[in-house]
Amino acid sequence: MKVMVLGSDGYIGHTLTKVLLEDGHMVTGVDNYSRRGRVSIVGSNSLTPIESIMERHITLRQKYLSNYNSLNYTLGKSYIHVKEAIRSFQPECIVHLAEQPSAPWSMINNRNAAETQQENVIGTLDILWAMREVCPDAHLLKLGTMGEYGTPNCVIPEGDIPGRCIGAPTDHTQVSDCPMSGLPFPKSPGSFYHLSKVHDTHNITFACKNWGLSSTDIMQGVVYGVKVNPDENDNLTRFDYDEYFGTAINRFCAQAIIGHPLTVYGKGKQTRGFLPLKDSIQCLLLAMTNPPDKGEYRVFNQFEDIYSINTLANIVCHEASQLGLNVSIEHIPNPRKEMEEHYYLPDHNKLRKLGYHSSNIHNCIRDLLIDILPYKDRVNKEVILPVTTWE
Ligand code: USQ
Repeated sequence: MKVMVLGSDGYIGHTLTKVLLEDGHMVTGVDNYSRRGRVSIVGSNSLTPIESIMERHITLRQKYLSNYNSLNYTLGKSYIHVKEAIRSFQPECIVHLAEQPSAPWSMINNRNAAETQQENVIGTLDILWAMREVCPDAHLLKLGTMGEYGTPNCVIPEGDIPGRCIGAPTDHTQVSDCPMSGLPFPKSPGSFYHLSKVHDTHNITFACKNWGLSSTDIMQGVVYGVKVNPDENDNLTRFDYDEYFGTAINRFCAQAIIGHPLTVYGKGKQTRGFLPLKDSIQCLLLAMTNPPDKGEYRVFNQFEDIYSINTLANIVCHEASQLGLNVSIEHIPNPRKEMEEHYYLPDHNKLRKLGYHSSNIHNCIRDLLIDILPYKDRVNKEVILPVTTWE
């Protein structure tokens, strides 16, 4: 398959690029390397010592020859170049991971919020127009987020509002015909970053309906981990643990290996969907090899299972103690505006129907701790506690 990976230097993008090349696919990677710059501006660095941009390119090029190419473009700012790249490569699938991915980063100031929405919303809009003009039959596999839904007091479907609604948690069993069925499920995002993904969703839905493009909008949960295969040691993907670019489990594991108390925000009863990096890659491959119909816009809710932050902190503590690490948990004031106790029940059946076999979270967290332990001296303790608030 010919696959264009937008965001090929990122946390998921680099891993996906390597897996696709290893499977014999042709990959053109596009990135502007902004993640590297942004992480260093906030005073952090990848815990895993990643190759320089040039070294990465040379490594992949030497190993996979002309099956691999990489381009440096900023989506939303280089329409003509991106369109030309798509026209000449003619991808069967465009995997779009090239967005500013951090909710806290988008809440720092006006500039960051605007940059997030420019890069994400206009970047995606440009891809949609380019697809319409030069490869309308390709499949757009776009990374959205479970955070688009927020935490509503009802079951979150996978796609449109279903014909039969399940009532509020106080009345679980009540099932009724829903006059809103077939309409998009309402979104309630919690940051300017999550809002940018909602705007993307509306634009993609419209492009599919209006121009007959085909897309899978992945509502992905929070990803953690650093490897797809246990014996993968070279050319690892990046691993962030700072307040902006580190996700909850990755941060907890980095804290655990240096004996820092785990930073649970507020009550810790916030519940989200989570999945390890290797499951994320497995699901993206499943979506790629089972494309939507022409003109179809479909939604996958992509996560292994839902967990509260307290449960995750307890799992990290337990697995760390098995490795001889002494770890404690500290509830700190929540820098975000979010419900700390709420109902949460999202559907997630479509990927399982396509064959998704999920991993065991305890094993994955243990493996992650083992994977990052050799790098514990690279942790910068100054970037662990959050300083950006939602107020
Ligand atoms: N949290 C803590 N302590 C920490 C870090 C986070 O208690 O040290 C809590 C947060 O308050 C939040 C939850 O953990 O309730 C998740 O936070 P997160 O930073 O792991 O994830 P989030 O900001 O939601 O964003 C991440 C990715 C984003 C992706 C999203 C999926 O950065 O790209 O879209 O996960 S989801 O959360 O399902 O929207």
